[in-house]
Amino acid sequence: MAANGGPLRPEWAPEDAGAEFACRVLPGVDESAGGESARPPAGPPRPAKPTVDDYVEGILSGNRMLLSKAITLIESNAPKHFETGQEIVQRILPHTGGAIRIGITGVPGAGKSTAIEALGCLLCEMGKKVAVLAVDPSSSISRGSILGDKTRMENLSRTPNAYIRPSPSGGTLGGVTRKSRETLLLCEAAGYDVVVVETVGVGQGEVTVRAMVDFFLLLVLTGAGDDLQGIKKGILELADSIWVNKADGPNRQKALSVRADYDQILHYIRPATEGWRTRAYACSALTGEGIGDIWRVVEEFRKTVTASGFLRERRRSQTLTWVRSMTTEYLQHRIARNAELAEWTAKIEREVAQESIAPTLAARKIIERMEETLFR
Ligand SMILES: Nc1nc2c(ncn2[C@@H]2O[C@H](COP(=O)(O)OP(=O)(O)OP(=O)(O)O)[C@@H](O)[C@H]2O)c(=O)[nH]1
Ligand SMILES: [Mg+2]
Repeated sequence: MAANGGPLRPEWAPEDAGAEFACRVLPGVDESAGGESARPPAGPPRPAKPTVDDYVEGILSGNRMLLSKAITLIESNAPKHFETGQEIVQRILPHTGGAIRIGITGVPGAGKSTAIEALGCLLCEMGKKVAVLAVDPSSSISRGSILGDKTRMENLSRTPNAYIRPSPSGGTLGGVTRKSRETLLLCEAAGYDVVVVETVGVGQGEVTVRAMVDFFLLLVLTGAGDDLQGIKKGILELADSIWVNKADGPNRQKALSVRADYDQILHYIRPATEGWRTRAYACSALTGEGIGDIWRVVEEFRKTVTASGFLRERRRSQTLTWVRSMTTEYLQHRIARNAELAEWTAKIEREVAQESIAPTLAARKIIERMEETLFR
């Protein structure tokens, strides 16, 4: 063996071997002598993970990076992230509510993204901060639809006062609805004056978004003769204003006449908001004509519903409905996941189908079993 510090020769090395059989071995760690210091030096320190305090302070001071990270926590399906996300939401809650929340819906291709970009850019020019979120209740995997748009809101995304966030996917409690609503709250706490929510995809989007915004805007198109039949009455009842888009070029005249038709129909439809008359307008998201009017209508709306107290009332009831639906959803999940209960329910349902048990008695038997298995 070599002398202290010199190259060591392994025992199995041939006697006449050269330096290629020598190796340098680091001294072993002597734990009794405080071996820690003998470990090789660690690499550069990893940046510390933000604490809840960091997140809260960052969001409140308008730090986009921390806002984005906090939204990612909220969107995560990991229980640990869920807990941290909830702590953040709880802490920023007193700083929410300051924005006007606008929902935009319409058939695919109606021009929602183009209109949001035009409106958003206009608002940013006016010195406002604008957040754009997308909601797609049908999405079970992240599709990032809002960024996959043809327009991609390129101009708006380059504006420092704008923040664009794609649609989250479902997963945990409350799924897409919870994630979108909490994101909206974080954006408000971060000082965004206007939050625009675009419905993406087809399905239940309108109802979900209507339930989280103050003002709901329906974008429609002129079609080939069957204009008004194509729109379900139910959607007209949700809207606070209707905009016939693409009122430009050769389509302009047609759009103006379709606008008048909608205005007529709206006389027979119960307005979505107490004390507010829903009306129809025409605009072109492409040329920007009428986009400023959208904002004027929104401002008028805000003034009206703030003065009447309806805005506060609407938000309060929206939040309560949200909490109730999360509770119900949780119960439904627990019931659906319980195998024993599922078996029992299937058995009773078979009896119902064979008309061997009365419906009310059947329901009672199922409920009793639910109480026994879940609540005792
Ligand atoms: N002529 C004209 N074209 C428009 C107008 N607004 C939007 N478009 C075009 O219509 C197409 C669809 O616009 P989008 O803004 O992507 O429509 P969208 O409603 O967001 O569509 P989805 O997100 O797929 O539901 C694009 O090619 C736009 O350039 C408009 O006012 N006039
Ligand atoms: Mg779009």
